Amino acid sequence: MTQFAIENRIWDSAETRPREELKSLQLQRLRDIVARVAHVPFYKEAFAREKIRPESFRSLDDLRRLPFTTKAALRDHYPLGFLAVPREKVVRFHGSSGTTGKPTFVAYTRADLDLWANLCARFLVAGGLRPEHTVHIAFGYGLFTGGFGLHYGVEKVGAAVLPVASGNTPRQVMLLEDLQSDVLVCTPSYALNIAEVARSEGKDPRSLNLKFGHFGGEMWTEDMRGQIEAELGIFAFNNYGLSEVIGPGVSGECAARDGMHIQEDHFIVECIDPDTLEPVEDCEYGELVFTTLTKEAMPLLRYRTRDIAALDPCACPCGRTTVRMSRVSGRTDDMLIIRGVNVFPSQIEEALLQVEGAAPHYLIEVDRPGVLDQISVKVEVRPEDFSDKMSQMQALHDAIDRKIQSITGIRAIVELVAPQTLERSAGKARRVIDHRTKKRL
Ligand code: DLL
Repeated sequence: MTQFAIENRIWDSAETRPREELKSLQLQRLRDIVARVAHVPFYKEAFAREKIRPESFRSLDDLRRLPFTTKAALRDHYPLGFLAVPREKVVRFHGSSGTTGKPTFVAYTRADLDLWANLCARFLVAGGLRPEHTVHIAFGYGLFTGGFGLHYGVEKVGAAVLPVASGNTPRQVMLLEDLQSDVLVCTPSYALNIAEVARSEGKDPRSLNLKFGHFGGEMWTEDMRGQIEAELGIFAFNNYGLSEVIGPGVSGECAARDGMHIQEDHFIVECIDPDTLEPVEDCEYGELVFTTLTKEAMPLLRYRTRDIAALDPCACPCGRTTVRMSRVSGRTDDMLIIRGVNVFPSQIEEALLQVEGAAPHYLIEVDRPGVLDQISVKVEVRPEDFSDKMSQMQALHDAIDRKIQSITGIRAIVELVAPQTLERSAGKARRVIDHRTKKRL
């Protein structure tokens, strides 16, 4: 018998649609969306080049005839070249900040916003949200999709929202105490930050009224989940999304917490080998690719996310019929190649959190001082384990060193630092600084 973390409830009966029905709905919606993007310049050109006619789509396999859409294509058509509706039908813009300094903009019609709220409501209910709860949202409200997406999802369920937004962590703690919120919504790293600030004020974060949390927006490991649950005394649920596809609401965990259900009636997901672009087997890791089926303002075909995860089509005991994605293990553009060995920041996190005494606050720096790459990991020592006894700190250092080597296969320069010395983030944590002038990817 499956052990559910919380009572298993389903918000929308569409989540349990028999798979055959789901497939035929996907095909019908795919034909529709292909027709609707046919006038978007990028797709118009690609369709002409590949001789694609929307009406010739016979099966879902035809999806593979469609071109991929990449972040670079979105950038080339900056700011709104992918808009598929007249500008006056747009009621909201969001965006994700890019390394180039300019955000990638995404747009929503009224119907898109309704859909978005419904998709967020689905995963929130799957992860325990009920109308009687109060939800503390500590995501940024702004161009970032986290705050607004979750906000409207919570309202849709009928629970109370506390739109605190991110930052000013002591105030977050005060509000959590005063309003007795049941649910925390933020990035996983910020959840730990909040717990830490509470502790530094002499408060036990476990004595807050929080029962569970919905975390997403950045990579985190199963060990990190363990830390958050222990620190805050809650059940922590994972949810995933990206602005280009809709924002949060693309997938989320159910009560079984064994993968995130992808909302397949609105998105077709593929998992491909990022080099050959061929599909990988079920349960094998590859790059996720999404096709939006129902979005109006900015539908995207076969959007390459660069997120690496695996898809599990097996039936879930919760009753949802949708495919589940694993945690994101990294991004194709996050992967560090250190002296020829591929290393993901998530592997370093996994290693650190398996060593007693290492705190979940770390910074990876990569450099090439001579001809060889060098990776160093600064890691904070847990306050209760921090000591001026050299032998104790040396033992901790060596344990981390060994663990990183056994998980990643490379030697890193480990540097233990005092508690509270690494920069904290109120949103997505910055885990890697690559000082090499030219990234080898
Ligand atoms: O981060 C949307 C979101 C907000 C999702 C809040 C969940 C909660 P972007 O800013 O466009 O959108 O960043 C998207 O964040 O491609 C992943 O690399 C990463 N990401 C999002 N959720 C997860 C997660 C939002 N649960 C990028 N696990 C994505 C790992 C995640 N990575």
